[in-house]
Amino acid sequence: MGADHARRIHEVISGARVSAVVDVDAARAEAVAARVGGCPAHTDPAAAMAAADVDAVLIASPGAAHEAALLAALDRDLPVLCEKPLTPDTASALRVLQAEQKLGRRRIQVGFMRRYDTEYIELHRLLRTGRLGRPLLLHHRHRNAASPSGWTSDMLIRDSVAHEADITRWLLDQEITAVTVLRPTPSAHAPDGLQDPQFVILETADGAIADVEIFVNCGFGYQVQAEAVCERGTARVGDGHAMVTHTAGRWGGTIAQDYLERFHAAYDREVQAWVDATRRGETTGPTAWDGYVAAAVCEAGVRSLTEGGRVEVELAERPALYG
Ligand code: ISE
Repeated sequence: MGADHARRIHEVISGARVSAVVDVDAARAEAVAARVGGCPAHTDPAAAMAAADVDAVLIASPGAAHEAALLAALDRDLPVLCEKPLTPDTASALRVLQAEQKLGRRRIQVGFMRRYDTEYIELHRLLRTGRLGRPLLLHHRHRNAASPSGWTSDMLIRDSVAHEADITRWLLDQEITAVTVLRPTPSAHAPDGLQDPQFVILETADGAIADVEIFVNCGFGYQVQAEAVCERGTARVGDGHAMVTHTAGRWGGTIAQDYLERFHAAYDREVQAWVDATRRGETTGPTAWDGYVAAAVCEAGVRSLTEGGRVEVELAERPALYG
């Protein structure tokens, strides 16, 4: 993800350049740096952030490394685009919120890129117009071709369903109040011991229900779809019917193989929006509070997965900084 963002800033984005690359693996940092114009490569995030020509930070390390990097960036009052999850749990997310509040202004944008996908933007707009009436149900499908090695059952919630936690709140403009995770028979193609797929039910404050099929070893490709069922109609996104071919007695199209392909335009838009806002001295997009709430929803989800049953989402009071 980090290498792709570095490429994006180097090749696609205007108004910014990559001035340092950081990775715990020095050789990997150097290889990425060489591909984006030969900037300095570091193994320590704080050392990179101390460089005079670093004006902003994009964090794309694994979630467990986010807190330290976020606190180092806030300490230097640097604007940050932090890939999801903000942090892996609510305790660390709250520490980040506290540090941002101490600064007294927003500095963090969280990388929930679906909010920059044109289809999701269209669905969001449609729901806001009220033309379809009140949304009652949201059906999400979230499929990955194969899970990375070392994936555990809770990661289907924390790393993947985190997106549905955020997009459900954004589409419905309601908080998620409870989570229930059901465990269908695992696919024979999932690694041993991995609970895959899972079926997640999200309840919202105004009584809407969202369900999520999360299936990270579906084998055939990457699919992210959503259908809103409202009082006067339905609206659906993510079918991916960009080009349909008819030949030899069959019709069809291609399926993206990963999120970099499916959401490449959304990532471009997200990073460009971050750079533009940063140059104006602003921070826009999903907030650290949104990152904290997604972590709280996922925490409830992981409890439901491991202990069974319905688990209520517990949220701290929303600080004034986040509106
Ligand atoms: C990954 O980290 C992402 O963020 C992708 O969008 C998601 O589909 C995938 O399941 C996650 O592992």
